[in-house]
Amino acid sequence: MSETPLWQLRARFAAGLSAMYGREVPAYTTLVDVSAQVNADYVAAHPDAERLGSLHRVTAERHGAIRVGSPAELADVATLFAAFGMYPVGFYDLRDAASPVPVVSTAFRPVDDDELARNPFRVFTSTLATGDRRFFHPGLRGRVERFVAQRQLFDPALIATARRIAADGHCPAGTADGFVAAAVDAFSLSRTPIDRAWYDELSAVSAVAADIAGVGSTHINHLTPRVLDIDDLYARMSARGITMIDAIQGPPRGQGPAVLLRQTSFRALAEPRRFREPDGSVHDGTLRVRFGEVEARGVALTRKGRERYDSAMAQPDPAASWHDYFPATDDELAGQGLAYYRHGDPAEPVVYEDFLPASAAGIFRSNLDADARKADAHQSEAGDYSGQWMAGAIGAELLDPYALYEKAAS
Ligand code: OOG
Ligand code: NI
Repeated sequence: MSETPLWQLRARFAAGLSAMYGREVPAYTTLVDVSAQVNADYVAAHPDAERLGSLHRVTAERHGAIRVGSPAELADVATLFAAFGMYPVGFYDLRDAASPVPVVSTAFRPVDDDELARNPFRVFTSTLATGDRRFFHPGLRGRVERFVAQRQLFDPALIATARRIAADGHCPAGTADGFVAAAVDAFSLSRTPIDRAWYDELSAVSAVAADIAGVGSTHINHLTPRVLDIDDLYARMSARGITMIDAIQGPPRGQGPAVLLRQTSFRALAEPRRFREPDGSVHDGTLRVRFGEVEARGVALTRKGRERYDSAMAQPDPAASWHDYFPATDDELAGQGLAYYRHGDPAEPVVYEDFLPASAAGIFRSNLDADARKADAHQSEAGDYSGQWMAGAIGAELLDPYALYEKAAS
């Protein structure tokens, strides 16, 4: 009997989530359509357009964002994603962002060049930092942890199947459809009524805390297509009357080779959800938590390049002073050891496969109805959250993104 390789499962998982999210959030479908037009037009006008990934790859390319409530839930996510050939890369601490969010995160993604080329689906995955006393006082922490411990995000049978597929390195063809459908379904928006008082109590701490622990299931928070020209995308969406956030986050436009990641979004839309009120009655209401994000990717920076980037972005007007920090050509970026190129050849950039959530804090800020409340407490209240903590929860090391780029460049 034939077998389905992990990359095909991953491509089907990404496509399945995209179809589901399009049904749940119709404006996402518009974003995907406009992205496809932008990409086709860009490739038609620029002979070297595919140096940062083939049109085939970029058209199918998505990243998702999910959020879970405990180390045990994160461990299940890691097992599930391993069946799609997606492994944890990097550690992000969003509690330090300009708009603090009480989560720590990693990104599950393929790591080998050929796997990325086949389908680069990645999922930014955040875990609630319930032990951070700047956000959760001990009583609330206990209630959040008990609430999370009694829910079940994933059917144990799904996780058991995922474990077997990951160990085998492939999936019996007869099992693939059912497995992918069940995995997609685990991230659909629940229709179960939300306990209004509990949700509101958590919202007072942080909108993200409520999104994670105020409900009994998890869901895709956003699903992000990739474009080759994000300025064009921004203009076309605005022309359709869709209100985008004020700016494109990340490196300024048109300043030489595209580096790292640029992102923008339309604001979270009111989505119908059901609520159970304190008197027991159930009512229809709305929540604004899911937004439409889009991104453009450039060359991966070395550690030295990333330090330059952080310095440039710390300037009052990064666009105006960009060239004090970054040269204007790939030749110079390669020559000065600022960015990764295959075999050092400036014609062959290694694309950035990771995230910049802390510096893209504007996306968070513009999509939260209220900022997180972070008590002005001592750092010792922050709890023991680190890459090691996360690796312990997952039961596997977090991979180092720089090591992966080094390998791709060698
Ligand atoms: C994740 C935010 C990070 C990105 O593109 O930087 C992210 C979240 O909102 O849960 O997706
Ligand atoms: Ni995102």
